[in-house]
Amino acid sequence: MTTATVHAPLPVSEKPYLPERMAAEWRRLRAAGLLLDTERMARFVADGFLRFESIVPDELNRAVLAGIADGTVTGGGGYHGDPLWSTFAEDHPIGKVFRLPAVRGIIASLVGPEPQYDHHAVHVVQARTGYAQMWHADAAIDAKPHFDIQIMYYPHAVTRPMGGTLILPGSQFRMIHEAEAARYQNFRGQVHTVCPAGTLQIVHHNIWHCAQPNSTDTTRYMFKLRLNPTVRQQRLWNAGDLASAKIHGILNTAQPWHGSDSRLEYINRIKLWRLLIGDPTWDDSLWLGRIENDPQTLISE
Ligand SMILES: O=C(O)CCC(=O)C(=O)O
Repeated sequence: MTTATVHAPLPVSEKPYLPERMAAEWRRLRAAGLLLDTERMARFVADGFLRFESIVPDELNRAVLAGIADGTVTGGGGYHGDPLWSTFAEDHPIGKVFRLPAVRGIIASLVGPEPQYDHHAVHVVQARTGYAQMWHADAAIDAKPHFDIQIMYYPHAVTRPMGGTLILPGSQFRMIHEAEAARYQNFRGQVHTVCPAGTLQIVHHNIWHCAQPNSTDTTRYMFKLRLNPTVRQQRLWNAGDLASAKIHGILNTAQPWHGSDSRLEYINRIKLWRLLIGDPTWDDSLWLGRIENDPQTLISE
């Protein structure tokens, strides 16, 4: 009889994520102009996702599609917790995609230069699929204040009839467990992923999303990779423009579905922004300031 070995992954703090090496790589990416700017980061906070169209060159997209066809690009089959850069070989098409300089810069800006691989999958919507996937968030309720990212990579162009992922911007603050939102069909402000080949969509781990029907004769593929941070997510982007960036309009504009809850959502954004910039007093329009205002001065006789 064989007994299954249960691996308890080492916590990030006990793995060889060397701070000096990570800092050097982060500085290299910043010097090369590859890190995100402050307005992009504010967009990630407000919307819970960012889209980068055609960032992967066509030759690589074709290699990934060939890999899916011949079985060398597959789903991951489990949750690992290993260093990303030792997970996909440098000469593997997927290894090449995530090592593209621009992609390294995006990853480093959000989860650090040496993130931890969590899991990956190849999501398929077969040709002539007449139904939509239910709205869901991945994994379980995950209320940590900072975030993991999921990279959705579309190696071929996705048209509207083809079943591009439907995303609800801003839903990352409405924590649901998996398919708890399945009873909903459509939301004001939902975004269809209609994009050219080689597009990456980077989403917050709690974003609500679902695959769409595919009324074409072509199978739709999307490669998804989840990454955990290995460093504190504080000013990992190029925050040199922090003082001048126009973030008020980004953090203080409601999603179409917010309705009368928009102010509660501004507060959620401010809390995450404080964490990201490392300033626990930052505020916008006094949304948190008036709640936190607790004067201690006594003026009694
Ligand atoms: O295939 C898609 O568009 C989305 C599927 C997905 O992300 C999921 O099932 O978690």
